[in-house]
Formats: sequence, structure tokens, C-alpha cells
Amino acid sequence: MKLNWSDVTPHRMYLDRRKFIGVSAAALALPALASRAQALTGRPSPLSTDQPPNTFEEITNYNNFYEFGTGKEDPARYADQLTVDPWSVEIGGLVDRPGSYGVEDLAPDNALEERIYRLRCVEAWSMVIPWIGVPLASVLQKVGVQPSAKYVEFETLLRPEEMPGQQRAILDWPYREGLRLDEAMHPLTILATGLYDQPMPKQNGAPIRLVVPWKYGFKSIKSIVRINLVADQPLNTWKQLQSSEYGFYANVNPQVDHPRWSQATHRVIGAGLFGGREETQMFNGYGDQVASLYAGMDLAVNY
Ligand SMILES: Nc1nc2c(c(=O)[nH]1)N[C@H]1C(S)=C(S)[C@@H](COP(=O)(O)O)O[C@H]1N2
Ligand SMILES: [Mo]
Repeated sequence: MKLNWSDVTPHRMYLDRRKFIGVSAAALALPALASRAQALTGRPSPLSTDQPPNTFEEITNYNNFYEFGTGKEDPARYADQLTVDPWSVEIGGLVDRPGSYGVEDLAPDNALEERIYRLRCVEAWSMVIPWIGVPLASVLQKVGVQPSAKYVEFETLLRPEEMPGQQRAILDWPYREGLRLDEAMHPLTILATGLYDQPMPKQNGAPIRLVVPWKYGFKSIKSIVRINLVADQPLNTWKQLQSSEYGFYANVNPQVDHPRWSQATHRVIGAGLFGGREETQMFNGYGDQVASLYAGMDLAVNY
């Protein structure tokens, strides 16, 4: 039997977490309700890595979320403006039951799993994050995928009043991503609604975001409001911006360099000044589970 990460979390982290929960409960002046609403549990999963996760501090203070600015600390600074309740996700296209779904419909408490995954950014840094969420496959089964659907398209919220980065044309908003249907149905692919035992922090993509651990981080789109099942490969935001540098597949691959930097190694966030770099693994170390999805494909062409 595998232990949940929270069972083995060092004491200090628990103290920090208790402090954190205590403060937010006090701020709401509804201690019982607030602490209940703020604790999430996910069943441990054999798909989790045994590597120790980064701290909550690291995971929530070093982010990419261009809707709040391009600096790594901008999301932590500005994302609190985002309204995440109420929230709904429009699911449409080639599905049997299109409609507007609440986060609780898609990821009910009793279905939540803990998935501790490596996250490898295309910028050559990496973290280990204990997500809480549900397999994307479970959501797609709920809505009923029609046989003509071959890809899944995702869209982030468009709300420039609350997302200051969207007031500038850094990217073509709203942020969009896509997966091939077999990638979307793969057991490693999740929709995450929390991390550690907290509902998803806003800077990490509250209230619901995609996590695809064998692909570069930009595929893991945040704050999703739309999911469409489609017949043709959708255009993703980063490929649209610069297709010579960012592709549709974006599988982590140490043998295919970014035109402007090597992908052979990456910086480990939280390892300290001298913690240094480690070697990047094919498919971010998930090759045993996902390599067969790409059998016969030239991954230097389909980057
Ligand atoms: N909507 C949206 N999703 C996004 C991004 C973004 O800028 N906007 N950045 C991506 C990138 S480049 C990475 S590395 C991950 C970072 O996730 P994290 O901040 O939770 O670690 O989110 C991805 N999802
Ligand atoms: Mo990234």
C-alpha cells in the first residue's frame, strides 16, 4: 500500500500548512466551513513518482501564466484578482452530451486522485508537483466522445479585466492547447483541481487545469473554460506564435533541441544554488508508459 504524500510530509511543511489554513479561515471568519472547503484529498496512485515534491512555496511562486505577466513571480503577485467561483467548463463539438459543466461535475471529491508528477518546462527547468485531480479520460467518458472525434481542444478563460497580461498582445488570447485523442485518453493525463491538499492556487491555473507530464509544460493549459472534441488537429497558442520553435506534440525530448537552447539537461527548481542540473529524460521519464503512442513517428519532425 502506497502512502499519500501528506502522510509522509515533513513536520515543518505541516506547520507551514496549518499556519496557512489558519490565516485564511480567520480571514473568512468561518473557521469550520473554510477549513473544510480548503482541504482536498486524493487517493494515492501507482502513477505517482516517488521523487520528493517541491515545496508549496516553490510551486506557487515560480510560475508561467502569461495572462498575469511574463515574470516568474507575476502570477503569484496578480492572480488573486481572478474570480474562480462560479466557474463552468463548456464541453462541445463531437460529443454526445455537450453542455456547461461545473468543476464538481467533472472532478467530484470522491473521484480525486493524487498524482505526483515531474513538470518539465520547455525553458529547461523542472519541478515535482503533487497534483490532485481526475483522469481526463473520465471526463471524456462522461460527455461521450463521438467516433469522428480525433483531437481535443482546450481554451483558457478570456477576461482581460482580471488578467492584466491579456491587455497586451503577448500571445493571441485566449490561450489554446490541444491533444490527440489517444494522448487525452492516456491514464497519465489529468484535469487537476488542486495541489498538495489545497484547491488549485490561482497562479497554478484555478480552478481546473490540464496536466500532461510527458510533454513540455506549455501543453498543460490553465484555468480551462472550454473543451471541444474535433476532427482536425487544433492550432495551439505557442505553435501559432512561433511554429519553428514550438510544435503541436511538444513531447519532452533531450535529443531535439530548441532552436535557441539545448534540451539535454534542465535546472532543478529548489535544488539550491549548487544543486545544479540533471539530465532530461525522453518523455520526461514516462517513456515506458507513452512511447508506444508515437511508434513510427519521426519525433524530430513532429516536435
Ligand atoms: N493559460 C495558460 N496556461 C499555461 C501557461 C500560460 O501562460 N497560460 N503557461 C504554461 C507553461 S509554459 C508552463 S511551464 C506551465 C506552468 O505551470 P505551473 O505554473 O503550475 O508550474 O503552465 C502552462 N500553462
Ligand atoms: Mo513552460
